[in-house]
Amino acid sequence: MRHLPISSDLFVENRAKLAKMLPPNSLAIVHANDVLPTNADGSLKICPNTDLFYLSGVEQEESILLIYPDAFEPKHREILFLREPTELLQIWEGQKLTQEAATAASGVTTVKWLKDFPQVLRDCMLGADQVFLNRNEHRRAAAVVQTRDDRFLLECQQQYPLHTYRRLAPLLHQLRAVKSGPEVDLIREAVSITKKGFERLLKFVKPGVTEHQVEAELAHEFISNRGGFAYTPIVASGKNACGLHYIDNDQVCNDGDMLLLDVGSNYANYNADMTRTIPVNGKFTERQRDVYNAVLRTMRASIEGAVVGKLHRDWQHEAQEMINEELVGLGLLTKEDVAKHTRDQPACKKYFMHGLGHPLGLDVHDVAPVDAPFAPGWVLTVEPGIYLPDEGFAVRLENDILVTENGPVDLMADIPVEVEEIEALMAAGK
Ligand SMILES: [Mn+2]
Repeated sequence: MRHLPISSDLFVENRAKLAKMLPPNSLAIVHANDVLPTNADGSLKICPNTDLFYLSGVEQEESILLIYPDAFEPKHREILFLREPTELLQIWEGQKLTQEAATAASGVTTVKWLKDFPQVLRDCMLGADQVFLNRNEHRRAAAVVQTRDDRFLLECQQQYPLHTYRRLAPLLHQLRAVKSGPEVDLIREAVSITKKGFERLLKFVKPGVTEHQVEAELAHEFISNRGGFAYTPIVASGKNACGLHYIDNDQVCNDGDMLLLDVGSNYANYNADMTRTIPVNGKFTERQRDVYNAVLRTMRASIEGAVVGKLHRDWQHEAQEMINEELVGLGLLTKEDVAKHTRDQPACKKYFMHGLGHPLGLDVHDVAPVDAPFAPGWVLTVEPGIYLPDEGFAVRLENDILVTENGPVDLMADIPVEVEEIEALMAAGK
């Protein structure tokens, strides 16, 4: 692990919160993610299962967490099952978690090897009334590949057909949407690494650099600081920025163009998600500045609007109405266009066609209860944009915020965003 150790208190508390939500005499089981194959004998580096991490701090492949709060045997109330670190495994794959290390990381006192899982599962299943199993229930998940959780669910139902099976995901979505203090601190660390990356770019970007060189600068800064890309970075100069998911990052940044950077670092599996748009030559044209400030005003007002109790769809609609007005000011829409605006047919749709933001946490598009209003402890991104392919540029700005009882807290308040700041920092870097 590149990140510094995290106190096991976080995971102890997370399990206690889940235990409180489970009905009497219930069992919950969560599996690690698969190590995904590539070509030939290749495989990707494991992407830790975020639910397993949330409940245990364990990032190691093949691990299983079993939670049975009402177990008769106290040692069966929380159990971690891990790969046994044999000598052969150590030689080929390096250090694996020992039982002691797993207990220190997770706070789970009963740690067993995977070979013990079938028997312990049988003991627990025969005592439990209902079983909560996990699935990826993210609204936009493309579930084309079976996960370990999916395969286990089928095996378990086949072996124990008379149990009552229930969905664990809605409980975890409810819990994970609300970030605790230590979680917000980890997100703040991811934000701070992202800030360092952006400040490095303000010194680096000039006409003639390529998008992939910009990406390489970020990789250096993120990885040196114990982070890494939270998602494939979008480094899009000129009209490339009008392709929302442009990730080729293979073009030259030209004099006079804007450069859109949708980049974020992760830290300890928690993510930052930032977008900035800067002039390649360090100086905004008047038109670029006008569009930029329209987006900046909308971002600031939308941050203020992210209050407890707000529904996402209303928050989105308020931003669309602001962008409508800005587009009139920019000469892109007429007052007649705006008069025809409806929720289903937003007037701004041609220039601002995507969502205003999303929950952020252990996943970049984090889980949250379906259609629930914003609540204290939610972390959200706020990312309005205006896309002008005919003029060869786009502006999107994105900050990460924390929803609190006392109003929104901008976690990226100290990352440069004003036109004058950006110009001054870019000039200072020359
Ligand atoms: Mn985002």
